[in-house]
Amino acid sequence: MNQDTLHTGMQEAARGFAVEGEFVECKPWGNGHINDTYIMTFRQDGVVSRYSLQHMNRAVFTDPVSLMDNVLHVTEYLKDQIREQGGDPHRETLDFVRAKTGEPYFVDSFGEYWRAYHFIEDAYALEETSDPQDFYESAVAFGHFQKMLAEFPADSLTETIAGFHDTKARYEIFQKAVEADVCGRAAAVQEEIRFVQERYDVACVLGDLLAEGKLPLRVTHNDTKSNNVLIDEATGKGLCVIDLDTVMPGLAVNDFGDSIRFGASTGAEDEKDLTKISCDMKLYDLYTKGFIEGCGGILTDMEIKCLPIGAKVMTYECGMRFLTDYLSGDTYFKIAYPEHNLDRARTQLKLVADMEAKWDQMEKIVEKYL
Ligand code: ADP
Ligand code: GN1
Ligand code: MG
Repeated sequence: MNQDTLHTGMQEAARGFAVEGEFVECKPWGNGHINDTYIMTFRQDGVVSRYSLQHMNRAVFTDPVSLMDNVLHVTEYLKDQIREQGGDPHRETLDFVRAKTGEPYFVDSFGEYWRAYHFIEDAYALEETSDPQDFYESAVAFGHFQKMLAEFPADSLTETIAGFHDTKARYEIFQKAVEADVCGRAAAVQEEIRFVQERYDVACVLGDLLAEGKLPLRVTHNDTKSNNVLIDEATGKGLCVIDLDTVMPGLAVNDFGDSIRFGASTGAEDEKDLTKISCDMKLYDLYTKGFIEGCGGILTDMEIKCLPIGAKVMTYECGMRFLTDYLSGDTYFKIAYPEHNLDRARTQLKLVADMEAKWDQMEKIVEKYL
């Protein structure tokens, strides 16, 4: 999207929400690949309040109204659970602000959709795993999130991105991108393309287990990167699971896996030096422990047994998605430089290869928790 349009829209949106006080400033925030996030400050009688203001990516989320309806239902449901558990519903789940029109979103003069959440203060998101304890706490938080939603009526949710973790369907999209090769990039990335193609079985395994009734469909987060959970500065505990755009029916093992591919990697998602990339077994073990604890007994033995495959499938799928986007001309994920999606794809595929080399170890670690 054009940066001038975005800036003008942001200025309109900053005044479009039912927020008390005088506007102070609005500045870019966070490292998400999809939405544009800002931190917006207001002041009233000397008291400063902050909000996270987000421009919703409509190329990705084509129905922002239904999306906000999902967020409304899920956060209301979570607030009740948090209250029952004696927690603070304003800090432990997202609390959005309505627009002056009364809607849970604001539409700017370009027809773009914005939303605002109360900023959760004194907490931080994990952009990398510098402290294993934080990673463990993020696992407990994502597991607990799943437990809290165990009885949530799944059919009341709109699928915000169709087939989001249908890895087999994503494989078909990848194949089409290889064949179309609209940017003429395929010739130079044959090795990566082959790596994905040789593992078609990985694309099918979880969909098959679901179809056979061996894994239950749950309400899951579906985007469990560790920067989508906030850790409380005061207690060091996982405080709030954020980025609820993809809360939909899904597989628990995918929520586990997405966290592993991001947080248990020894390098950044876009690290160029692949010798720095591997899956850290100590972090994988810690996350397994935390996630199972957080889930508080809801996981079946089959789900626990499938955690390693969840890690591999989500890493493979993410690598394939980055490669698809690179081949298609970078239309989905935000990039900072032309080869960005290729670098990201390479780290994910390197992680898949490393997981294959460590497969016995990955299974043994999970067996400890059965
Ligand atoms: P994206 O979909 O682009 O990933 P997120 O909703 O994850 O967007 O927001 C991006 C970042 O902004 C988060 O990683 C977090 O650091 C910060 N953030 C977003 N909402 C809040 C909030 N309500 N309170 C505190 N930090 C927030
Ligand atoms: C995107 O929005 P963000 O940055 O938390 C993407 C995830 C990918 C991730 C890769 C809606 O997550 O599926 O795993 O990038 N979100 C969407 O880093 O596509
Ligand atoms: Mg995010």
